[in-house]
Amino acid sequence: MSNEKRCGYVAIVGRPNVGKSTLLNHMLGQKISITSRKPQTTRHQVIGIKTEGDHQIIFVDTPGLHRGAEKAINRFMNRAASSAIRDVDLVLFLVDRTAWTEEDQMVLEQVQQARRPTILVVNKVDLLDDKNILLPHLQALADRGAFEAIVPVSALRARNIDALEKEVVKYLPASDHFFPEEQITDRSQRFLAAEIVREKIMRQLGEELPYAVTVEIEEFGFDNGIAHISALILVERQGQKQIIIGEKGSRLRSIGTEARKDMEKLFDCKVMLRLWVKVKSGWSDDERALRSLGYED
Ligand code: GDP
Ligand code: K
Ligand code: MG
Repeated sequence: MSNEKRCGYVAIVGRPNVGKSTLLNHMLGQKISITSRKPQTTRHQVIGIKTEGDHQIIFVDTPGLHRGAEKAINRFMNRAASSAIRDVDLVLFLVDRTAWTEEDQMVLEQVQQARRPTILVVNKVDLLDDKNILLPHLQALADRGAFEAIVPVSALRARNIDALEKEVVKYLPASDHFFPEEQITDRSQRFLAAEIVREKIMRQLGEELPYAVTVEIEEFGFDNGIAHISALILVERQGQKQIIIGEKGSRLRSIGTEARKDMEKLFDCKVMLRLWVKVKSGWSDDERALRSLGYED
């Protein structure tokens, strides 16, 4: 048995909605990256740290690469995704169990330019009706690029995640650990709280609205073991504000209840959460405003 310390960075890349954030959360056993059925749920790069014995894996969850780079927010997300893979020790390239798409091809090209060891992860195999098609599908995928390994998984049902982790550990260089053992992310509790509120909005509201929303934490403090959090939900138009508040405040209440439950799980304490909604026009196309909200260049 070797007791040499290992530590390295592993980027999780793939087209929007392929399950990158879900995979990260299941690898960590903690929900630090928000997920939903909608593309563009992940707007910020999030680091998830998993330390087990001698090895420490630093996962980098990326916003998917987007076409439509005309909006400032999409440009930020693309820059974050492509710079994330340049300096890592390993890339996990996620695809879905179904057909190869143009977007997969676009991500593959980015991955190939980065010239890092790459494992192809075929996600959502739980959705395969006919398991017999998996093997030929994996063989066809193998011909598309030079992959160190191809691992089928279900991120959602946590299937084959252990096998993937074993494969990942092989690519960690010998190194001291960069983070303390108990640390699971580089993000503050404030940031995670804002993201949790945004997740509930993404999940509860219709198709268009969530993209016009951002969340700012105005107050975050502990008093007698209780977290007091107050969050401001910023929207672009008055009509959007009304949709979020809902009939007699019902929508906002339900967003608040779900967000509070997740926060209590993550922070491991009782949470008092207050939500406000405010109209702030044009933020999603104003780079300076984005920076002030924590979007990095
Ligand atoms: P991302 O945009 O790549 O980060 O994707 P998310 O992690 O946000 O997941 C997108 C959607 O796919 C969510 O509704 C997830 O619940 C779902 N999903 C992720 N992994 C799986 C999986 O293994 N099986 C199934 N059935 N759904 C999954
Ligand atoms: K998503
Ligand atoms: Mg994501």
